[in-house]
Amino acid sequence: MRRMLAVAAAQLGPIGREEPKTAVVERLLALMREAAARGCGLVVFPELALTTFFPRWYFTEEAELDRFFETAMPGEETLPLFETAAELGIGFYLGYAELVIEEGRKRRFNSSILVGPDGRILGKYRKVHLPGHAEHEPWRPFQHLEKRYFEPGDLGFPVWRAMGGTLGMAICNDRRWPEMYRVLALQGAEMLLLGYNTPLHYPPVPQHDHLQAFHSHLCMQAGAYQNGMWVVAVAKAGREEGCDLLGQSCIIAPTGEIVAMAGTLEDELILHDCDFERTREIKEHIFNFALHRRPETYGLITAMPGAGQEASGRS
Ligand code: ING
Repeated sequence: MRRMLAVAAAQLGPIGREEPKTAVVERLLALMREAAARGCGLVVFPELALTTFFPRWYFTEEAELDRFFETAMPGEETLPLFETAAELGIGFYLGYAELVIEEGRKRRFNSSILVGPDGRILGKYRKVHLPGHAEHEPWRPFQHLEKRYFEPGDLGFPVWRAMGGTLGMAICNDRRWPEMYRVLALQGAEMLLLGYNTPLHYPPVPQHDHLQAFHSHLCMQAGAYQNGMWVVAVAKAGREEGCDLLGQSCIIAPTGEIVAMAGTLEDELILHDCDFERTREIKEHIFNFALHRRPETYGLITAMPGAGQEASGRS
């Protein structure tokens, strides 16, 4: 018995700093329409898919920063995505910068939503692993100020039963942390959706620059195989405001095999007909958690943040 979901990874080329969100939404709609025309039930967009990757700059004016954020989802510019999804009967994942007033204060998150084929939001995720730095570091050719502009996600790693399977979400740097896949898999996740914006140049360790594609795929192929899940990974790609971003969007099978890969650094759709039942070959055998895992030996993994450090009690 097969349980199929035809999935599209909708890679985006560069988004200009001044590109209006309405223009970007037109690009997303074109990819969504193509995905539906080619029989897909789900289309996955990148991290921060509505704007340029703004953490590459140091902003002193809060108003200048806030214009990259969404204060409502759907909002005026993004509503057409929801309406078109419902019209075409296709679900979608969208990465965006979330600005909310919670607990009486402004809170900013690097977020994603999962929207069903009826155009209704099924769930939201907030990026847990924030890379980069919190203060202006002028020595860098470009900044990576996610730790300044976003709070760590406070929603954990939820899963949702939708479109015939159990889906989880992550964002960019999350894909490098094995705990993320395992927490999702322990909840039964069969498919992970994630977007990313990954500069080819990593200023603190430039000797790894030529390994960016390898490291991206290494982490996700391992995560897919070790947890028996499909991984749909979607880049914002190309030379964006002078910064080269990794492409190589891909769809990875539970075996760890890359079954579809982008071939350009532009807006590009890649597709694969995913069978959720294929996760069982892994989950019931080689990585049958109930049979093989020994969690009583893994305590250090959640007890401490770093080697030899006591738990700091941080959120
Ligand atoms: N970007 C990068 C990522 O984790 C990075 C940050 C780049 C880390 C290169 C390591 C190497 O893919 C985001 N947005 O997390």
